[in-house]
Amino acid sequence: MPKRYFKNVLSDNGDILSNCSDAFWKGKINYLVESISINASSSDEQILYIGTSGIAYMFYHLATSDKFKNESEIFLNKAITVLQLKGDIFYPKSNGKFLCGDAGINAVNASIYHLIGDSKMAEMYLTHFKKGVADYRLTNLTEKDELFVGRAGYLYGVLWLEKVFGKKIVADQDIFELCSAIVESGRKYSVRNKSIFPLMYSYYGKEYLGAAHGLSTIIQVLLSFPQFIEKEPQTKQDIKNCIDIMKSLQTSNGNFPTKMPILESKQRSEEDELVHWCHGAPGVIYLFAKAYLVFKDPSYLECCLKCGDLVWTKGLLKKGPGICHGIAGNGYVFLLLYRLTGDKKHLNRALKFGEFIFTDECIQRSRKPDHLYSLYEGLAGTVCYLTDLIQPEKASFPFLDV
Ligand code: GSH
Repeated sequence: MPKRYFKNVLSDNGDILSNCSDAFWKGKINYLVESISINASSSDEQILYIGTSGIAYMFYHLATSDKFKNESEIFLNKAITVLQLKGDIFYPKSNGKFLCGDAGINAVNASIYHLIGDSKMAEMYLTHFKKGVADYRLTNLTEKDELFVGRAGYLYGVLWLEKVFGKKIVADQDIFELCSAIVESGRKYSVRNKSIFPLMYSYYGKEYLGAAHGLSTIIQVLLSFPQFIEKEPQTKQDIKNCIDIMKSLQTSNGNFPTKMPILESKQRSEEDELVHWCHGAPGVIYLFAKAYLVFKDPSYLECCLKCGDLVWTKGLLKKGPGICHGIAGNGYVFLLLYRLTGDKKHLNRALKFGEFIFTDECIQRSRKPDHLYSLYEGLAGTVCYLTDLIQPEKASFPFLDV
């Protein structure tokens, strides 16, 4: 029996889609939401990743879903209640950390107040979000570039807010400055450390490749600002080279190494390979999906499809139902592939992963996450996933999708 995942014996046939109705999924969602609502106040944290702000985001996600039109007001009220759990405070100086800091909290708060029509509060939180840019001006530490606490995370926040508000949030000049800082820091690190990638970064001494702290989400966010990458041909070329080198590292089963340098094969144990959103193919796939849309290179789509097959085989993780290193996060891979290809096979896979979360085998033999109700480790992320299962065309991994 594999150590990290449940053996997948689910039916892989897109011709016979799961017959679970919207009502079935809504029942599951409401059941989980009830338990999250009761327990939200027990969280010690406020950050998006494991705190109350992530739970408020889940309510925002539900409130903006067409499938929950009739319950929208109830979910919005719950979102406000949860975001106020840690006090409705305004930071004298808000930091720019997104998944693990103030910028993420400010972004979600702004969006919730915007949705209830309180433009004064929404603008107030946006102002605090914008202050975060200053955080990244003063330093050239490479730890400041990645997703959780660095420039890349802040830029994902900008992209998300622009979608929510339908307008520019941060001045182009600031965006260019952040993107340039990321590129410069990556070039310097790469030269200093003789990296095979023209842009490379380290997080507390580790050259991660995957979504959490790693190169893939950094390159993906740069690709999301075409006005920046089109400005400098050398930058565009460096980004493209990073993507191609990353592609060459995809293993025969479709995964990616977690970090550089790559271990000799005898040191690399199949048993220990990580197939999580945070490390491995389920997170790196978003880079290749974005690269496919930007460069139209079919080999990038093939790379995504290989990620999908790996996740289908090894993705029913025993770590729990969350999105960072859990089944819901891996299920999002299939929702992405469904949107990219329109092939029902992927939608079937996503639905099967969703159903598996509620099986006795999964419930009884999975590890309980440390932050059971949170967005990234726990059930709030699961609820976002289940909601997206019934609106697959609109599905999107929280904040990071292409
Ligand atoms: N504290 C987490 C939880 O309760 O859900 C578990 C920690 C975890 O799984 N961390 C991820 C990981 O890949 C990175 S975010 N850990 C290393 C491993 O699984 O070997």
